[in-house]
Amino acid sequence: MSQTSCRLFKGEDMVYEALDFYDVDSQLSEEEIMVRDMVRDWVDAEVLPKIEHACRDGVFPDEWRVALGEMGVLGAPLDGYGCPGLSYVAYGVICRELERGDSGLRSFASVQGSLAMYPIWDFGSEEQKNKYLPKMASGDLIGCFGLTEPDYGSNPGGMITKAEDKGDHYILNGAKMWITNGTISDLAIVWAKLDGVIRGFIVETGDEGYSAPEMKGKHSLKASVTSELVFQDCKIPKDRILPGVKGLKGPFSCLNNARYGISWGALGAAQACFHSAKEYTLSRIQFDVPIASYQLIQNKLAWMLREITKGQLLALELGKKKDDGSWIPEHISLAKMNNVDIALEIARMARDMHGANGILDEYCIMRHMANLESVKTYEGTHDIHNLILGRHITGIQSFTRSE
Ligand code: TGC
Ligand code: FAD
Repeated sequence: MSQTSCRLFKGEDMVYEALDFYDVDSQLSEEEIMVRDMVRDWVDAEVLPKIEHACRDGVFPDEWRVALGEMGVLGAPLDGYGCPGLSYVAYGVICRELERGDSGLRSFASVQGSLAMYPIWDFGSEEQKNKYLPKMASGDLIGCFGLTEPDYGSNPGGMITKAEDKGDHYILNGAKMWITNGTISDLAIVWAKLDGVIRGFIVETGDEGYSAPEMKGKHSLKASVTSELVFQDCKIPKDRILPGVKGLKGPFSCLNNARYGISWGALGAAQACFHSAKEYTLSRIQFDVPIASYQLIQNKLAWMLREITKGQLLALELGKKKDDGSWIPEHISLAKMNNVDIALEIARMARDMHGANGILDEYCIMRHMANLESVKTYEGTHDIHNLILGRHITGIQSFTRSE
């Protein structure tokens, strides 16, 4: 076996069996199962053999963009304008299968669908929808989402990037940071203040005064492109403002969908780590027997199974709520926070159970573990989601401290 292909690669000695203790997937529709199997097979065939090379080289392989477009999974729950029109449950399943491959791959799809296509779909003009959405659904155009700034992460409402109305065009000035897909994007959804009110703008690569340099040196999400977005008297035409929304609820509405996808995606990473831990501990002999025969190891495997099963039930129930419209943002905060948290703990535990082998890139563990550190931070940190729930429970907002 190559030292750089993941051991979950189908056709090698470990064939993936997805943990589904409560048979949660039996509740999926025929279409959702079809989509699951298509993405799962593609991840086995095309992603797992290549992911470690992509991480080493720090690139997102362009052929994955093409394949995601061809499979019709970008912007999964959006309909019309060439979009797939699948259920939110299907979108969750897609995220789960992609993130079993790598969180960076799911990130690419989350940003494209939930953070770049969704705002155009929900808040854009007919012209904007027709111009961008079909090509984004097919993967021909890539989008990114610029909300975070160097000095405003958890508190995006403080952003200083601003837009000025110059009569027949807008001028943008400011900078965004930590932007997934930035350098490889054809367009950016940029949130900036116009007369003090947050508005969304579509900035195209090539617009005067716009650049998107890549940020290097990440120990996490190495196969995902992360960038700064810089606007220096960036001139954009008047018809590139998103007319349908004002204020923070614009970007937060997009985040609802992306956070929802993460709540499923993290389970994919957790399932990959569980699978590897189970296989490894059954085959690794210490003190003359497989280490899986020791109670301490079985306790860890049982904890993983328990938490993944609870997370699966949470994600599916939330998916049904997204589909029938009975969800509130706090439901999503709970699922994002919980499922990323348990996935990260499972990855850390699995790393320990693999002993020294756990640090090798031949096993997927350490890569998932490092990726999940970012996933815990982005789309609202773990603690921000705790505070969102705390506000829901008590009615008291505790993000800011009054003197
Ligand atoms: P707050 O006063 O709570 O709300 C301001 C306005 O927004 C509305 N709103 C929402 N609308 C829709 N969905 C939601 N989830 C909403 N939450 C709030 C709210 O109703 C209000 O509307 P209006 O009309 O009354 O003005 O705002 P705040 O400034 O106090 O916010 C507090 C806090 C901490 C919850 C919020 O700022 C927050 O969530 N911070 C986290 C920031 C974050 O998540 N950034 C993510 C950046 S994008 C990213 O990470 C992509 S990674 C992608 C990848 O690679 O996968
Ligand atoms: P800070 O807000 O500085 O937080 C630092 C710590 O302080 C955290 O532990 C936080 O929980 C805590 N904290 C903050 N405020 C409070 C409070 N009120 N009470 C208690 N604790 C608090 N952003 C985008 O806009 N688009 C993207 O595509 C994107 N992609 C990303 C990709 C990667 C790989 C990463 C790592 C980040 C990405 N982000 C993106 C940015 C991400 O959303 C932010 O990193 C995140 O919102 C946290 O902001 P921050 O890093 O500035 O941390």
